[in-house]
Amino acid sequence: MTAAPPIVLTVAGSDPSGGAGLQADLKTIHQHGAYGAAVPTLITVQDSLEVGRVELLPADLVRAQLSAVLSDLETAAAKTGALGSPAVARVLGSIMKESRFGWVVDPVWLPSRGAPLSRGDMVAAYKDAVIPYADLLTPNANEAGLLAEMPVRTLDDAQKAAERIASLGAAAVLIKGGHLEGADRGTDLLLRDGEVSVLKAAKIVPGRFHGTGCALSAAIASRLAFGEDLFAAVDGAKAWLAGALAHAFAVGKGAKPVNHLWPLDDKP
Ligand code: PXL
Repeated sequence: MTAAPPIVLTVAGSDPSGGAGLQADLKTIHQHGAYGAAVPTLITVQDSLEVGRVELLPADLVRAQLSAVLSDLETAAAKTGALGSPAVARVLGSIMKESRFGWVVDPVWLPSRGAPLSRGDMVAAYKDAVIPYADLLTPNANEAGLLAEMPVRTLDDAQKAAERIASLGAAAVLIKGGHLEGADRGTDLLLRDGEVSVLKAAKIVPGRFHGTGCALSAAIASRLAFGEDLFAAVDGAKAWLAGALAHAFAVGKGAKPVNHLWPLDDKP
């Protein structure tokens, strides 16, 4: 008999080009050997160059999908990506509050290129309704700055912002450094249980990529579903991502997506 893999749920927007959002999450979850379940929150029209139209799904439709999946599937871990509206964020928060598995929350409001992925005051909605129930929040420096109400330019800023975000109720915070002053690309700051770790990428890969944050948060959620502790899950996900970026390939005329097919145990 085949042992059932753990179930990982993603709650995110659709990217029909397959580089980011729900599609990227499902591929990442599958690559990690877990079973992916997926609740779409919004539909984008996009190619590898930019996000065009964005249609938000009604909050009651997102709620019905979440109820259907979670009342039936024994979910081991979940991640969230673009939610689209404060109403969807509040629906999600009410479900997170009742659930017994871990949630990795990637706060996504803007794509790196094209139309916004949300309307309304998402910062307030995340603070009130989502962050208090997040096991790990994974903002980039810009998103962390909006949540912590301070500019995040250096690693010291990132530490202060992570502490402020943790005080909103997130159990752990991973601030993705990206281009922080005085730190290499791919250097992230993790705050958990009051302890700060600075994590460096196994390899610095220059270039612009599509769907990096989606793949990272989905990889962390998958590793948590297999029982890794938070630090090991973040560290392992970063190592896989370094290889997946180093071996990215173009699928169209725009930014290369993460190579979701990259093996878990190869060196970048
Ligand atoms: O990478 C952020 C992101 C998340 N979710 C969706 C997206 C994007 C960026 O384009 O389209 C649906």
